[in-house]
Amino acid sequence: MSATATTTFVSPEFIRNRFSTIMSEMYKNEVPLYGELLDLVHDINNRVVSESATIKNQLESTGEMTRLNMERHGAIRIGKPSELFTMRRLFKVMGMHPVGYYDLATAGVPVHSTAFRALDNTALNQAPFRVFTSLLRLDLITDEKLRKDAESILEKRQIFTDKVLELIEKCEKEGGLCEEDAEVFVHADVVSFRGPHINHLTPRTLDIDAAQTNMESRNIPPKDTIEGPPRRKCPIFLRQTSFKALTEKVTFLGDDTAGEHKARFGEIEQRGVALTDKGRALYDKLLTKTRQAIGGAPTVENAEEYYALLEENFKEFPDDYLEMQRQDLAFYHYFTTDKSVPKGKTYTKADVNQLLADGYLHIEPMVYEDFLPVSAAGIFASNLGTDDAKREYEGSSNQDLFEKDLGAPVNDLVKWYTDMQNRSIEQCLEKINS
Ligand code: OOG
Ligand code: NI
Repeated sequence: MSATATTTFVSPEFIRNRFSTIMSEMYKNEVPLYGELLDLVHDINNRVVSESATIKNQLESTGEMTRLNMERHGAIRIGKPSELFTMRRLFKVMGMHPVGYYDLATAGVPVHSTAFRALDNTALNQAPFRVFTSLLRLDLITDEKLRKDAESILEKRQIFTDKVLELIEKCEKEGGLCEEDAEVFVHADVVSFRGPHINHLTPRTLDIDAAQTNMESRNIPPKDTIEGPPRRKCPIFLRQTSFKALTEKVTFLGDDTAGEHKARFGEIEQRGVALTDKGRALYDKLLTKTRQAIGGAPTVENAEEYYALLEENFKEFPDDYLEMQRQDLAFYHYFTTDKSVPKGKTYTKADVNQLLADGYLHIEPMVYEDFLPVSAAGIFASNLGTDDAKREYEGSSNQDLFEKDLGAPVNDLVKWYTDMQNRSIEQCLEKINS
């Protein structure tokens, strides 16, 4: 690699942003309801920010304000290990790395997944695009004929164009892509509709209940329940809802008659603070308790009962940022305040809670950048239109196999937040002690 070539590379952030923008434009053209949803979400976000100085300050100090209206996630479902392997290399061109392992089988969908996204906080704020990526687990399909059929169909297909494979290799060899190549790359029909494709693009709203109500009044019927935790003053993790966007005509391989599919759908989400292992355990406990009480995943018949029970059960989860911090339930960004700290000692991590209580430090919630397995399974099921996702698959989760197919370990999800929180505390201490 020559020095002059290096200087002509565009950044992965540039490519990622370009890709997500182009895809959003394309999706708007092909799925008109998506465009309508974007308008709705922008209106709601503007209103929330103008009505709440607290939320506005929060988003400004964490760097999320500028990214809010370009923030989206997509999802893709792939069929064979070699596709997952290439997908990892493809996303790397755009600075996106696998984070977390999600086993959806326990929630009734025979896939396991990861999310590709940027790792660096600044890079995330510049281009927050992420993609939930699922690999079919043929080993969980017990119907032998079905499994064999799926295997032979997958065997024959190639979902990556020659051009995109060539550009991935070039990027790996030379360390980047020039602007011209990057432009070809983002248009290279990565996963065209003949193979799998991005099945939804999800904007981020600051008030999902308002979005849900507004959708209904615009005749966009959302799914029966919002996935995730109930509505709270201090949102945690992730709340999501989806709707069937489109019935499309399609001719399936080996079948000449015209068929139809509902693969593409719409989704919106509201993101809240990331939870620690302790917070996640409490979240899981309360969600499981609720689902067990109504006998599994909520349905249209018991949606209201489910929701009331969920709210009731989640009263056990403190709805106050400082209280969650005190109980070590959530992750935060730490900031120094204008108040000057008494000199004469070197402050350490052990002093952080006292500094916080005395007003020398303040915290802002660290937004959850990832996904939730139970919610994801619910979203998956919502466009299957049947009770398929009601069954449970036997068999254990298999992160080792997933990582072998991926060709790399996934980044540890909780460690990512822990490291970022530690860095933010260290920076504050450095400032205070200097
Ligand atoms: C993925 C569903 C997961 C989410 O937001 O949780 C997902 C899929 O339907 O392929 O996108
Ligand atoms: Ni989604």
